[in-house]
Amino acid sequence: MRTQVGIIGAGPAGLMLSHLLHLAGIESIIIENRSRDYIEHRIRAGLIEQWATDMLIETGVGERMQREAMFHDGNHLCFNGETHHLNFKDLVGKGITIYGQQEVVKDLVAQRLKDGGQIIFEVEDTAVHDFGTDKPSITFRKDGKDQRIDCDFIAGCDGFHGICRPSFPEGTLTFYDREYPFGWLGILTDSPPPDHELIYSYHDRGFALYTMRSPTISRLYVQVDHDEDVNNWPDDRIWEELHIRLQGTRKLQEGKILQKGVTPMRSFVCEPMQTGRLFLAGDAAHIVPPTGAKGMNLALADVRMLSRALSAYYKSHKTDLLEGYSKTCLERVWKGQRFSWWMTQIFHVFPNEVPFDRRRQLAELDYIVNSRAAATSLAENYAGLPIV
Ligand code: RFL
Ligand code: PHB
Repeated sequence: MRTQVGIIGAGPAGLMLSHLLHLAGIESIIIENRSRDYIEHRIRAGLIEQWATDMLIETGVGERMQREAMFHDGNHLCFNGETHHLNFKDLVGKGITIYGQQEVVKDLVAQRLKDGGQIIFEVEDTAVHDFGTDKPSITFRKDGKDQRIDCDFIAGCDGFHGICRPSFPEGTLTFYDREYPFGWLGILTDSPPPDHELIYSYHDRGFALYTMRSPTISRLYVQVDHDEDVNNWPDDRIWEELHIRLQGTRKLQEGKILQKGVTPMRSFVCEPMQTGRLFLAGDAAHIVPPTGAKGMNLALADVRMLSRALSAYYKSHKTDLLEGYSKTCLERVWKGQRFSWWMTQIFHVFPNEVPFDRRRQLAELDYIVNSRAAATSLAENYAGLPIV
């Protein structure tokens, strides 16, 4: 096979890149090691920044989102037995969108297929070759047959556990890594959320987040130990913690738990995000703890940049945007890392903390809800920094 851009991974990054390239008249092929059904039902992110919401709409893949998503002006911070509302629309003129990542994935897959795009699912043994030359290629196996895609560029959109980052030449990458001593237990439940907007709760027993997928489906998270075994959390124990951590500020309706899972928390960046004609985007290059809701949004920002750089190359043989890709992306990535780390350290209970830390966290929360300057800073980052 031959294409202009070979894309590895059909997550939000790979699919959006392929869609944006198509709009710019550039061909691509996506290969994905999971099935279509699997990627369309994998439950992950839910919060989309304002600019990313606009991009989905402006590029013609936002129609179902406009009908089914929930559009929020702000969120709530809960501590000391009270909730405080932050109105992002009022503070920074932007809001956020609640729409499941798997719904974004479904909409993008449908649009790529409608536009004649090629997505090859359930591939095995993916490998990337010759990206130090102008004739890179990708090899993989599909239905027991060895295949090769010759291309001009390779986009490594294959997530944190993908093969593209480990394929960089030895010694060319620097890693910045931080693991957190806790994780999130997340449930999806058939019950209405306690509020129509999100509640981030600070409690002595640990953080909790009350988010949703619709007016009747809640997505609820509690801070648990790092590598916690989900079997230690029967349904009753989860509901009990969720009630306690909501601090009596809202009524929490229980419902059938539809899905349950533990997510470890980590911050990670690799630099640079490119070598020769191989470019990393999204979780393949960086991950954040979910407290700031930045992961998918950063992935979308990377591919927006990469599609612009590739368009400039194909339209006018300009290579400056391609050469500057990593540097440009990393400026946003590091701000996303900072915000995600900051949100994480304010809201969670750390194993080695001293009473000083709890007082400091409460002072920080009190400052945010009582200072327009502090609230504006949170709102500006949470609803999404301006895109370049
Ligand atoms: P993905 O989504 O992991 O997609 C990578 C794809 O590559 C495939 N793949 C391969 N394909 C072929 N050959 C190989 N060798 C391959 N190796 C891997 C994989 O099967 C997969 O389909 O990465 P991408 O596209 O960069 O997207 C990143 C996002 O998925 C991630 O950042 C977010 O889910 C993070 N995240 C959140 N982000 C937000 O912006 N807002 C949120 O509200 C938010 N909440 C969350 C989150 C992540 C969470 N978990 C489960 C980690 C909440 C949670 C609980
Ligand atoms: C979600 O809706 O799943 C979600 C929202 C905000 C976060 C993390 C996850 O910070």
